Amino acid sequence: MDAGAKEALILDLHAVEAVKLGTFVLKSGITSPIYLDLRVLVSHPRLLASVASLLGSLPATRPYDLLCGVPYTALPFAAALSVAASVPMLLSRYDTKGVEGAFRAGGGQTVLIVEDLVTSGASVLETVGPLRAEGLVVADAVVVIDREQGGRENLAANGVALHSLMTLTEMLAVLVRHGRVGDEKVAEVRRFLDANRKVAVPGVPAGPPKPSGTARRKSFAERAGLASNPMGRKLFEVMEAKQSNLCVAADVGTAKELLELADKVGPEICMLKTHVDILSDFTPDFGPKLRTIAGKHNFLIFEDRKFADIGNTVIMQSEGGIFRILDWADIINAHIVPGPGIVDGLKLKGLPKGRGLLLLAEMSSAGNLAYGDYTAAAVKIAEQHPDFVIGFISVNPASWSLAPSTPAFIHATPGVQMAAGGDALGQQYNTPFSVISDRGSDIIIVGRGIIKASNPAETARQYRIQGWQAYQSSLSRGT
Ligand code: S5P
Repeated sequence: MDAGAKEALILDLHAVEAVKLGTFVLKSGITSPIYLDLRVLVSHPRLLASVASLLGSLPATRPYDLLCGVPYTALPFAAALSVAASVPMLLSRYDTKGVEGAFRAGGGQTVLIVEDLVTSGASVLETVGPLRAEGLVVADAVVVIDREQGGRENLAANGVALHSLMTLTEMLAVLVRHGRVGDEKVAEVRRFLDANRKVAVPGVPAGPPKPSGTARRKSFAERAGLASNPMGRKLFEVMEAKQSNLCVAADVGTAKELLELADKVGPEICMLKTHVDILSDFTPDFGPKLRTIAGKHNFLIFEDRKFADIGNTVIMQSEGGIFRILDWADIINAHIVPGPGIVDGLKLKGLPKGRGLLLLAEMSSAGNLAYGDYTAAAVKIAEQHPDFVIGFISVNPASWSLAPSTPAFIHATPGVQMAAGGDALGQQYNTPFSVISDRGSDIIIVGRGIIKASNPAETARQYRIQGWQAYQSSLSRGT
């Protein structure tokens, strides 16, 4: 598309409020200076038709026989292009995993994917799955806006070339040139976009590039075989079985809400993280009830108590009191600030019950003190207790100066949302792709991004897919 046509399109999208600049507080708590919503195009048929024909004119790597839109926003784009170009369309249903419409089964017809926005590429891949399962060939996807958050790379790693009408950066440049956005806002949006780029994360060293020939990243299935602690092994096995590296942080105020949430998101998660001391209606039957739900959906329970006292005290805190944590939590965690005695204490009671321990090696909050030598000390303590310590709460394990000597240790990372940013109290967020693929973590821990969503089950599914695809793409890239 030539520069003039692109410019006109961007101004049209701005005029119909498909792109808005301002201050948008997303449900998840993240503040975004930019908001894109191409659903509004259904109210502007001429613009819809022109977007569709522009998408059709993007050069694909191979000729195509069929079109398929990614539900829901891009379905009208695909339909408009189908009608205008006389190319038949298919519907790829992620709910039933089926494909609707006429095609030659196993006959190798080629399908062009049509999408509105690409962030990580997860939705495109979800649409591609059922098509390829029918023997159809998918080599190209056309999209209106590339948000430049790893989607292009992620799709390329899965054999899909991405072609976009514009990137978010190009869109912003045009809006600036036409005075649709003030200088201060521009700086804010640029900061936001930079923070959300897949590769660079401000303030966090990316770590030295891996020399070629570095051992490839081992799969969760392989690592299950290396774990000495049975709960660590089980966690890897659950992750493989459910294709999930998602842990939901169930930070709700009552046991009733927590149990309901656990049942809803249960099918999508490998682990549920609790803060039992925030439940106003806790009763001793909480543990057995949660374990029943965990059994039904095959996930592990992680009580995020963050023990931080001397060995003798944490023994009492973990097995006694009102909460009797070791009776129902599969996994617990601890700060290492008291020194290795805390692990000895927790292990004394936890190991006979088959529990596993995560050490807080890093934290997600701004200005925290867990970095450098402190993180290295957590690794050393873990290596002294591989029978009990199953891994770490980590933020950027790829950058650690002292890496664990065995991949049996697992990394779980909080501070994850679909867009990077932060809350008003110092929490810092990175995207699933950045956490798993760039920073070398294994599990994404997501709280408000899921529990504050209008449909937590569906949102959990989206996070699971993103987390899992980031894991798969990192396996194929060998990081
Ligand atoms: O460094 C940390 C460690 C933890 S376990 N930063 C964190 O945010 N957490 C926990 O992860 C925190 O207690 C909360 O339960 C969850 C993050 O929630 P969110 O709503 O910000 O996703």
